[in-house]
Parts: sequence; C-alpha cells; structure tokens
Amino acid sequence: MSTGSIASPVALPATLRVTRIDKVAVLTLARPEKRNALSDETVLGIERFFTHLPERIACVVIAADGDHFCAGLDLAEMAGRDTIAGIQHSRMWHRVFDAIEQGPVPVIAALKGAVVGGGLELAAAAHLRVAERSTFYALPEGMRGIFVGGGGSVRIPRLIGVSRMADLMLTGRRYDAEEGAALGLSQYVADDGAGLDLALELAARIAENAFQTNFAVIQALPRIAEANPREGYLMESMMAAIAQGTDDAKQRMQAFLDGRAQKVTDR
Ligand code: 1HE
Repeated sequence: MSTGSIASPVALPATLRVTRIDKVAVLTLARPEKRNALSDETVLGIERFFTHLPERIACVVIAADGDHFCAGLDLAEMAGRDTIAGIQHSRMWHRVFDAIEQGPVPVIAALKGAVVGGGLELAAAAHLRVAERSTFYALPEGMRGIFVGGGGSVRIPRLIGVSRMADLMLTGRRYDAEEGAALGLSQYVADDGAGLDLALELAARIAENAFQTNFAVIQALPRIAEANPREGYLMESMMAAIAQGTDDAKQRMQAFLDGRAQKVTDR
C-alpha cells in the first residue's frame, strides 16, 4: 500500500513527515540516522501535528523510517538540563503524549526494531500497536541513570503490570515482538516489512466506524476500566445512550436490518 504526501496544516520539523490515504494520516518519524531519537523539536512537532490534525482524518498511524521505531529520548540534548529543567521537560512530554492518547481519533503505532525508553513511552500513548518481528522493547533508563519521564510509569504498567516494567528497568531485560504481543505490549505481530501495511489496513477499518463509537472506545473505555464499577456502569450507560441516539447509529442499524450492511463474518 502506498501513501500520498500531503502538506500538514502546520509546519513540522524535518524529523517528521505526514502522508495521507483517505481518512488515515501517517505521521512518520524521519530521523533514521539517529534511530529516530526524540529531540525536543520532534516532540513539539508531534504535539503540533496531533493538535492540528488535517481535516476529515479518522485515524492516525505513527510509523518510522529506517530499521528502528525509536531509540527514545535524544540523549545528546540531556546533558545541559538541571533538575528544574528536567521536570519541565518531562511535563512537556506528558502534554504531548496526552495529545496523542486523548486526541479525537484512534492512533496506531507501527513498530519495528528498537522501541526503547521514550520510544516505548510514545508507543504506549497510541491505542493500538502493530509490531514487526524485528521489534524489541527495553527501558534502558537504569543504564543511563535516569527515570522514565514521558508517562511510561503510568501507561506501561497498564499494558504489562508494574512487576514486568520494574524488571525491564532494573535488569535491562529486552522483550522481543512475540513476547511483547503475549504480554500485551502489542496487539498484532507482522512480518518484517509488513507492519505498516497491516497498520494501514487496521486504520482503514477503524476509519469506517462511527465517530461516536471510536470516541467512546478511546475516551470512555479507559476511564471506565479505571473507575469504581458503580461509576463505571453509569458512564457506560450514558455513553451507550449517546452513541445509539445519533442518526449515524440509527442509519447503520437500519442498513443491517435491510440486509445492506456487512455481517460480522464478512470481515
Ligand atoms: C542516539 C540515540 C539516542 C541512537 N539519543 N542519539 N535511549 C537509549 O538509551 C537507547 C540508545 N540507543 C541504542 O541503544 C542504539 O542506538 C540502538 C539499539 C537503538 C540502535 O543501535 P545501532 O547500532 O543501530 O545504532 P547506533 O550506532 O547506536 O546509533 C546510530 C546513531 O544514532 C549514533 O549517532 P552517530 O552520530 O554516532 O552516528 C547514536 O549516537 C545515535 N543515537 N540512539 C541520541 N537515544 C522522557 S524520558 C525518556 C528516557 C529515555 O528515553 S532513556 C533511553 C534512551
């Protein structure tokens, strides 16, 4: 599957590139010579992209040039940062990765090679992850004398639990693509070179869903899962009622009853 280049509605740094297929936008990390290490310029560019999505985009895929998804924080930019600047930097990453996770549309990360440190934090902010077989996950912060700062301590335990994250950080352990999928780091594994196509195929399906369903899945579902069940059930009922009350939902249900819509088994 090939992608058509588009001009992003906002200026992006040379380390990022945007392409589009119909309702799917692809944001590509384009700094392979530095293994897509996340400079401040890149992270702020990611924020600009997600807060100014091109019109009529229904799903975003985050992809990467080169053999590695992302080697994490740009270590070359760390040296001059004192403690206060470190807090501000981490809060900036939180803001940016929140824009991905809390944005209006589902986001898929197409992973390969290194998905390490801040690269794993970025991947964890997406809603779905497709991992090529070359993918390996690690949290080498311990080796560098630092700690996760991009929301990893919140998001990664949701995927694999605190004890596995502690193991990654304390021992320098790596998980490969198959292990990562078994543990919940990715939902899909693809052959090397096939990850982006699979991500695009999934994105095209997601883009056909009703907006209100995708919105409920990315916004309500994670909150309900973490809520007290009493509040969770109430939030679920309200979300269900809002979704089914839309004209779109009524038309989709009628289309099924009239025999004009796909069956579950058609996919
Ligand atoms: C980098 C970075 C980087 C590569 N910042 N420049 N992240 C890490 O500790 C991971 C560090 N990187 C690696 O372990 C390896 O680079 C890889 C396993 C990812 C890839 O290995 P390889 O052999 O393919 O590449 P390389 O030769 O190590 O790197 C190629 C170039 O990219 C080289 O620069 P060059 O000018 O010498 O060619 C590397 O210096 C550069 N490079 N990774 C800067 N990360 C908000 S808190 C988040 C905390 C973290 O993310 S900590 C984890 C940091």
